[in-house]
Amino acid sequence: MRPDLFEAPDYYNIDDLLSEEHKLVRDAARQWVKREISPIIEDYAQRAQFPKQIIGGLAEIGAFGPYIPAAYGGAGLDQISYGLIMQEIERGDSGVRSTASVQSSLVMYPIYAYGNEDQRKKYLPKLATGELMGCFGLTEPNHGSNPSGMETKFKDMGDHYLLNGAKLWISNAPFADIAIVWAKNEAGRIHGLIVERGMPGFSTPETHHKWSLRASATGELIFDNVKVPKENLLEGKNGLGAPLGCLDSARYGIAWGAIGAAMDCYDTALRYAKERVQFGKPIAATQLQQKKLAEMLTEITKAQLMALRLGQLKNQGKASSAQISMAKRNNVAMALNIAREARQVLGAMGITGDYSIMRHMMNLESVITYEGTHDIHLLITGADITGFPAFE
Ligand code: TGC
Ligand code: FAD
Repeated sequence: MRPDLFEAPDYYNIDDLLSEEHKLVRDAARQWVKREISPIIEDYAQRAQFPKQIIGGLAEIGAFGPYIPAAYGGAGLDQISYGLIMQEIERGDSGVRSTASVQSSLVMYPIYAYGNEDQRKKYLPKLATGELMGCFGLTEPNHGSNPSGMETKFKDMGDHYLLNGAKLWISNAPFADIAIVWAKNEAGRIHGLIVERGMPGFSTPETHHKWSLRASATGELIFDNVKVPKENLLEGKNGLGAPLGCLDSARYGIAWGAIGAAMDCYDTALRYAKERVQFGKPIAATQLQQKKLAEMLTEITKAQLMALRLGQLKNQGKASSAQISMAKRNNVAMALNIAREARQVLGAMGITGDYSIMRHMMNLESVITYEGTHDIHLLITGADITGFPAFE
């Protein structure tokens, strides 16, 4: 991989709308990515390995629980800082951002929002430092877009719960110390349980042969008569709205993260186009390449403004789930389109690991699928504006 020469585009001076704290947090994450992620990530992606040594660094830049209060070990930052951290990490790699998203919004958030004080004190400080890593099990072999049909279930055995079922496509599963598992009780109501590695009957086989998100470890969660202590139930919220509430937070982070991947592809393509000479002039001097680059920057600028406004709404507690869906859908599709266009700007060089574009492009195929597919988010917007849910 070539040296990381990234310069962030800011065509509308969006920096002027950020606070000093936002910029400090963002710049610290940006420098860390340049120093610790860019030099190694292509190699780990090619080998389909998660670089475990980066966990401490992710914790140091505040990527684990950015908006969780400091009293529980979080960084106590606002939602815009959270978004900016995700943007910078995904500028490096979507798989690394996935690790941070899952830890923050799908593991720490449910413990913080739905857990009791004992659970918060037991898990959150260790999750914030990366001493404990977590994963989130909602998707099942037969239930992806429609999690309400889940088959994983638990039974009240008096002094403990007995958990049976399976989850598929779970980020961080192969190395996670704990799993937030969504399962139905005997009445068919969905609840969250904290399942710990080492509980007999609980296994996490790794999913291999992915062409996407190769530097992120993905696996299954298998529960074969797992005895879960009663104190591991998340009592604060139940029903499908509980896991979907966590997804709101993670989808919001992805709306920002995707901008990072898009910025990296645009910046790489711009630099390459200025340097690459064909027919006696830089390809950047041709109208067709300028069209690609100008449209990329226009789309990035629109996405930046959308994410920032959503962040303001989120800070005020006013961002609706449907607004978050729109931003996740728009910004991920924007990034994937830019990755595809940017790859063409680089010609044959675009398919090599010398540049980050092809890795971003392949990663974004997962990002446009997980946390609700592109089509499901369209249906969420459709239901919100018409009042007619068209899922079934
Ligand atoms: P529906 O009847 O619409 O809703 C059921 C209950 O949930 C409430 N609700 C929400 N609550 C909070 N946040 C949201 N975003 C919510 N959306 C809905 C709703 O109000 C209702 O509450 P109540 O009290 O009336 O019961 O449910 P539905 O079964 O019709 O499904 C709706 C649908 C399709 C939108 C939903 O199921 C969905 O979003 N499906 C997509 C599944 C998904 O996103 N899975 C993600 C798995 S995790 C993951 O991918 C992690 S990747 C991590 C990484 O590596 O970064
Ligand atoms: P399906 O639901 O089978 O959908 C297949 C296609 O049908 C899609 O195009 C979809 O849009 C379309 N479709 C479905 N329903 C409708 C409809 N009503 N109308 C029109 N079209 C429809 N899950 C977790 O729980 N935790 C994780 O940590 C996690 N990490 C992941 C990591 C990776 C790398 C990947 C790829 C996935 C991960 N997932 C995780 C799972 C992810 O959330 C699901 O893949 C996603 O929700 C879609 O489910 P599915 O793959 O079963 O597709």
